[in-house]
Amino acid sequence: MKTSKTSGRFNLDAAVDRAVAETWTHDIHTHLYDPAFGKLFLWGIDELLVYHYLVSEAFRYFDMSYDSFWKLPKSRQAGLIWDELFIKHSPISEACRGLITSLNVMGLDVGKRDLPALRKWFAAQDLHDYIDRVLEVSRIKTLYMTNSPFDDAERPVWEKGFKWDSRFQAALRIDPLLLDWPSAWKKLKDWGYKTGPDLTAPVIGEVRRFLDDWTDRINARYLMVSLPPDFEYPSKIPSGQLVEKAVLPHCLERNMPFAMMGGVKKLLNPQLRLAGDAVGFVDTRAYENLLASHPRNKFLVTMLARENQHELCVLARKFRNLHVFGCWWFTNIPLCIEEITRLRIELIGLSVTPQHSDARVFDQLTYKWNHSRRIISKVLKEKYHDLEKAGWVAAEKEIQRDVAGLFGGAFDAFMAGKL
Ligand code: RAT
Ligand code: ZN
Repeated sequence: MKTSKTSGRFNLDAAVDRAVAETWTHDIHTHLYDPAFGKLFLWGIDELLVYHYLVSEAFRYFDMSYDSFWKLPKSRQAGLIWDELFIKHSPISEACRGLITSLNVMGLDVGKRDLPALRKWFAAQDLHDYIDRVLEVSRIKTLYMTNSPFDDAERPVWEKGFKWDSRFQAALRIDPLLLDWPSAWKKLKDWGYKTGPDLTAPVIGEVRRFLDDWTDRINARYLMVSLPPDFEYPSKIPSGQLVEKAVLPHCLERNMPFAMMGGVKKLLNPQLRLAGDAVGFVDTRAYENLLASHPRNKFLVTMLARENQHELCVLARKFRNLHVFGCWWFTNIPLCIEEITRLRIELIGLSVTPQHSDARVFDQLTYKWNHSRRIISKVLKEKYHDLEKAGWVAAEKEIQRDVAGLFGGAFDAFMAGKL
């Protein structure tokens, strides 16, 4: 049987590689900020080294106490991590290799293992040119921030206002509101909302007013929360009540999705701080109940446990108000990206957003997208070849259309559609 490799029509592999490498994407979940946020915009070699994914790996080798590490200035922490993960051992974990890729794609000679030279190079960059270059190299047209009114460093920037770079879009993150109501109602009260401990109708009204104000202030494109494995819905506790009475009506009124990231065990080891969270298997009944009881609400969902991915795809086959996205955090490793991407494409075709970066340091965009694009391309090539064997040869334009869907088109359609 003839394949495109031998038929001379066009080279299927090259067409897929080209489409995947060249298509500009949305990055629908990051922890990056518009540069107008000043210090919250993280970039450069030291920030890359103290990324919490690397902190937890370095502590497996360190013989120092957690406290003595946290007491050090950032450059010393970065130096220790460099020494442990890049000099004393080869940097072959995904997060370590990622740092190397990020430097390499920007043209740095990583092989020299010269930390002072790397620092010098970053110090000489013009930030605004650098941002353009990173977005160009990573082919990112829009990235979504994670914006929390509960973050004391971030809130004042929104309140004061700034000149917005439209490549950075906002997503309203509300974890403390849903997961720590006893503290959240007090904060809302301090900010002028008439809240109290009981979720009475007037208090719910005030929570809705808070969501309205922040949605408008930051021009939020969706609401978002990360949830523990044991999240239940329906439920009488505040998280369930707030989702039902405040979040979902708000999202419906604004035609905004509610993004749920399921399966995180917060601070399993608090000594590791941001690096201390872990993963748990989600009982998806809460998600089934939400999807079934709110067919006109849109849900963006990703799950942290590898073991939840199959179930999540099956749920997406049942509920068109669910858009599955990303290989999140501990699943953002080649083994899982390949498996999960194949699983999704086989079960739900192209109606998915296979990846987001979750980047916290701007330079990470290059590696996260470079690594994922290669894997997505590999899976797609296999699928188009299987089709070809069955007599259906994808045209280059069809491949480009499909890839554009995976890299933001399907997401845009989901966002814009009414259910
Ligand atoms: O991937 C991460 O950086 C995690 O620390 C989390 O922030 C996670 O992505 C989240 O959004 O909760
Ligand atoms: Zn995240």
